[in-house]
Amino acid sequence: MSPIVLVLNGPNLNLLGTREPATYGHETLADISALCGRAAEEFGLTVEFRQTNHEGELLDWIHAARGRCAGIVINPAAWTHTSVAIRDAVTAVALPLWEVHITNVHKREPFRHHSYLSDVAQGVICGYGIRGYCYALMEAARAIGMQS
Ligand code: CA2
Repeated sequence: MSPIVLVLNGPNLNLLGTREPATYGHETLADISALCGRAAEEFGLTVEFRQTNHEGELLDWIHAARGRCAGIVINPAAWTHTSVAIRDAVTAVALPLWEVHITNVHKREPFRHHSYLSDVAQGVICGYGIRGYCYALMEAARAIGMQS
């Protein structure tokens, strides 16, 4: 089987496409999942795509990825700006991580400018809408050795 990349999504991202389209666009989380599925096929990866509104559940998924997954792509949503626990979890499992944001967080409120994950991530992609997930998967494939 091709290497597994876990694609994780944090709180409220299940609302995509139903509220605030001026900020987050019209695409739904199901659209992002489908996009990631197509990107995974193209890049020779297996993607496991998940979303939760419960921080502990996200932590459990990160812990369980150790030794099973080749990397993690994450849009931590609001937890980006608040969670030392998620940072500690990704550091503990020692898996390569790519951080994605749909919006350009640096053009938004100052409290969105700091991320607890960016300095432990391989890379950060923000401001490219849902295409950011594809870009992150392409980089993950390259790092894992599935793409030149
Ligand atoms: O730009 C991103 O992807 C964010 O991670 C989205 C988070 C926000 O807290 C980050 O600062 C940037 C918010 C996700 C909430 O998504 C919603 C979708 C539709 C309606 C309301 C919220």
